[in-house]
Amino acid sequence: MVNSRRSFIKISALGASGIALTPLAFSSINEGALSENLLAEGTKNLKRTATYCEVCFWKCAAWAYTDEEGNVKKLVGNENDPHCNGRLCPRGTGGVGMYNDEDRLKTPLIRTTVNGKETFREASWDEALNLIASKFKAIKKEYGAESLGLLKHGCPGAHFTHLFRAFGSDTEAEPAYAQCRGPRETGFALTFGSWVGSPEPTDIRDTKCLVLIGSHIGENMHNSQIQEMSDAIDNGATIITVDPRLSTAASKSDYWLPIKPSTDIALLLAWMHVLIYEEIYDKDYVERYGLGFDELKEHVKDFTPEWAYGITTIKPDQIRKTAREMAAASPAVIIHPGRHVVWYGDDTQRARAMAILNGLLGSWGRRGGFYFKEKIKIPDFPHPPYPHPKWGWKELAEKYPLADMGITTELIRASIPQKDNKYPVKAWMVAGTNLIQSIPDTKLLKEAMDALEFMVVIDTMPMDITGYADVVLPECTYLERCDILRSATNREPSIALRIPAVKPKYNSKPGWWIAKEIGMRLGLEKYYQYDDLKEVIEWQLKELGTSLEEMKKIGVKKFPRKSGSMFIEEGQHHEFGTHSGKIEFYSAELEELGFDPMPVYTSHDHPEQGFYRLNYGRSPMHTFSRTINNPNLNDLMDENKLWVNPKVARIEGLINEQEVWLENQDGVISEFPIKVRVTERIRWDSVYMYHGFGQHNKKLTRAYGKGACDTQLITKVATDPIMGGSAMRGNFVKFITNNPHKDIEV
Ligand SMILES: Nc1nc2c(c(=O)[nH]1)N[C@H]1C(S)=C(S)[C@@H](COP(=O)(O)OP(=O)(O)OC[C@H]3O[C@@H](n4cnc5c(=O)[nH]c(N)nc54)[C@H](O)[C@@H]3O)O[C@H]1N2
Ligand SMILES: Nc1nc2c(c(=O)[nH]1)N[C@H]1C(S)=C(S)[C@@H](COP(=O)(O)OP(=O)(O)OC[C@H]3O[C@@H](n4cnc5c(=O)[nH]c(N)nc54)[C@H](O)[C@@H]3O)O[C@H]1N2
Ligand code: SF4
Ligand SMILES: [Mo]
Repeated sequence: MVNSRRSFIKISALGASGIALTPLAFSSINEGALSENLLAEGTKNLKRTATYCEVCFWKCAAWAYTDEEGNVKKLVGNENDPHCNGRLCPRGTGGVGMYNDEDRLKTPLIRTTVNGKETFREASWDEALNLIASKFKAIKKEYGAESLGLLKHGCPGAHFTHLFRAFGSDTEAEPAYAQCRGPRETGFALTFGSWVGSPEPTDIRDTKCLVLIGSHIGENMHNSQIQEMSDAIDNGATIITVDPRLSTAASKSDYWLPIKPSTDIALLLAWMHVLIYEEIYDKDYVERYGLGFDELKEHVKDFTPEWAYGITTIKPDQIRKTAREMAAASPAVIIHPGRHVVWYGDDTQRARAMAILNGLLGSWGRRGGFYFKEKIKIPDFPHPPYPHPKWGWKELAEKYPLADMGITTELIRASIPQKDNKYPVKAWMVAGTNLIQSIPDTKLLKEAMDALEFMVVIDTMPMDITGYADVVLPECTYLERCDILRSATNREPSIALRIPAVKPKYNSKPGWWIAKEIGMRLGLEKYYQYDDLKEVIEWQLKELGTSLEEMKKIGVKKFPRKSGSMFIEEGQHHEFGTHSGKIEFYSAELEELGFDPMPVYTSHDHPEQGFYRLNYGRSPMHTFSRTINNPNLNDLMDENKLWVNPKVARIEGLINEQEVWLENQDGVISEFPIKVRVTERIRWDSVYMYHGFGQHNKKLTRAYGKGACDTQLITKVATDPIMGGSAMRGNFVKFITNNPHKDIEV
C-alpha cells in the first residue's frame, strides 16, 4: 500500500464495531501514603497482582488490587521499591484510567480508500499481522532490513527491538534521547566517564545543598526524587533554583535566581570563577582526581559575577552568595544534571559546565552528592546471535560523533527520499511514542511520513500519530499484560515484576505477543522459543536465584551490591571511566573532535519587540500527551493555560481566562486557543505552557482541542553539534486575540 499522500485520518470517521487523588501539591506523594492506608481497609477481598507503573518512565513498582469481577479497584505503591517507597504519584494512582478509558484503541485497523477518501477499516489480528509481515519481507528484499526503522518509547520498545534485531535492523531511535536527556549523558560521560542514566544517581536524601538548573522537580514528578527532596528540605538542605519561572521547586527554594533564558552557561562559568578564585573548591579532591584544572582556572579568569550579571540579570552578590553556599555544603552538594535538557543547541556544553561544577565541589562519588549506581543484568533468554546489519542508528548519527543512542531526527531525515541517500529508510514501526507531539519541526516529520512506503503504529490510544499509519495495532495496557523484568540502576540493584492483573479489554493484545506473532510470520521462530513471555521470565528469575512464585508474592526483589562502596572512601584511589581515568575539566576528546575543550558562553537570539519566548514544561498531573485523555487525570487538569507576566498582560491588553491564539516567528499559528493566566511567576520576556495538550484527534473525546500544543509552535530547532539533540527553546510567539481560523472549515 504505497500512499502518495499519507493524510492524517481522524479515527473518529470509522464505524467501530474511582480513584481518590491528592491535589497538586509538592507533598502530594507523601500525603498519598495516608490515603492509601485508609484505603487498605477495603482491600480484604481483593486480589493483588504485581506490576510496575507505565504512566511515566520512573517505573514505580505497584500492587494492582482487583475484585472478583475483574475490576481494578486501586493501585498502591510497593513498600519495598526504591523508586516509590510504597507511594505512587497522583499520575500513577490514576493509571487505572488508562485501562478504563473508553476511547482506547479496540481492534486492529488498516488504512483503506473509500470513495476516494482515506479511512481505516477494522481488521482481524491475522489479517493485520500478515499484512505487516508481507510488507516487511518485501522491504527487506528490495532495500535490506536496515531500511526498516523503529521509533519507540517505554516498555513495548524492548519487544520490538528484539524483533528488529532478529530481522536484521538496528535502525532505531526514541525521543527520550535526542529530544530529552541526550546532552546531559554526553556531557557527564565526557567529564566523569559515566552516564547519568535513569533514575539519576543523586543522593538527594543526604544532600546539604541542591542546585536545580531549569529542572523543576515537583512538577516534574519523578517519584522517589521528590520524596528525597522533601526530606532534604525538612533536614534543612539549601535549595538553589535557577529558572526564569517561579516553579514549584523555586517556591520551595532558599534562592530563586530568575535567570534570563538561554544564559545559564554564563552563570555556571561565574560560579566556577568564584569557587576557584576564592579558593573554596574541594582542593584535595580536585588534585587527586581532576585533570586540566590549571587550564580551567585560566579559562574562567575573566568570567566574574559582574561579567555574568550583564548577561544573566542575576546580581553579582547573589552569584557569590550561592557559590559560597555550595562550597559550604561540599561535598554533600548536587548540581542536578536536569533531564529534559535540549534547550539552545549548546546543551552538551551546558551539561559539561554543570558536571565540572560538581567536580570542583567534589560531589561525584560522595555522600550527599552522587552515588555510584548499580543494576543487575537480566540474563538473555537463549536465542541465536542477531545478524549484523550493514548500517543502523550509528551510521545515521555519524555527523554527531558523541551520540550514544539513535537520533530520531536523523532517522526522520533519512526517510525523505533524496539523491545519494546512503541510508534510505522506507518503513517505520512506531511503538509507544506520539511523534506528532514529541518531535519538533512537524513539517519535516510529516514530509518523512508522507514518503514512507509503510508505517505501523502500536499504541493503546487513538493518539495523533495513529492517524498517519497504514496499520494501527491496539496494545493492551500495562495492567493487562506481562512485560520484561524491570531492572534499573539504583543504590542497590533490584528487579520488579509485571504480570497481568486483568484480562485485556476489547480486542487488544500485549506487545510481546504482537512482536512474537510478527516474528513467527517472518520466519524468526528460533528467536521465539516459547509460547508465553511468562516462560522467559520464569527462566530468568531462576537464573537470578529466585522464582516466579516468590516474585508474585513480593513484586520487587533487592540484591546486594557487587561493585563495592557507593561512595569514594576518604583518600582512596579511584579510576574514573574517562579516557584519562580522571575527572576531565579539560576535554582533550572534545578538542580532538574540533569542539571547545571547556564550556564557552555564546549568545542566543532574544525575542523581537512584540514577541515572547515560548517556554514549556511538565504538568504535575500529566505525562506528556499520553495521559491527557485519561479520565482520572483529565478530571484534575483538562487544559493548559498560558502563563503571562502582569506587565505583559497590561501592555498587550490581556486578562485572565481570555482565549488567545499564538503565532510563532515562522508564521505558524496554534490550531487551538489557550486561556491566559496572568501571573508574576513568569518573567516578562517569556510565556509558559504545559506540554502535551492541544491534541488533534477527535476520537480522544476528553483531550481533543483542549489547550494549545507547544510542539506545533516549535518550528525552529537548533541541533547540538556534539550529540545531535534537538534544541527547542529558541522559539518566539506573539498573541492573536481574534480567532484566526474563523473562516476555515475544520
Ligand atoms: N514540544 C515538546 N516536545 C517534547 C517534550 C516537551 O516538553 N515539549 N519533551 C520531550 C521529552 S523529555 C520526551 S521524554 C519525549 C516523550 O515523547 P513520547 O515518548 O512520544 O511521549 P508520550 O506523549 O508519552 O507518548 C507515548 C505514546 O505511547 C502511548 N502509550 C502509552 N502507554 C502505552 C503502552 O503501554 N503501549 C503502547 N504501545 N503505547 C503506549 C501513548 O498513548 C502515546 O501515544 O518528548 C520530547 N518532546
Ligand atoms: N508530571 C510529570 N513529570 C515528569 C514527566 C511528565 O511528563 N510529567 N516527564 C518526565 C521526563 S521524561 C522528563 S525528561 C522530565 C523533564 O523535567 P525537567 O527536566 O524538569 O524539564 P521541563 O519539564 O522541560 O522543565 C523545564 C524548566 O526549565 C525552565 N527553563 C526554561 N528555559 C530556561 C532557561 O533558559 N534556563 C533555565 N535555567 N531554566 C529554564 C522552565 O521554566 C521549566 O521550569 O520530567 C519527568 N517527569
Ligand atoms: S513517578 Fe508516578 S507516573 Fe511515574 S512511574 Fe512512578 S507512580 Fe507512575
Ligand atoms: Mo524526557
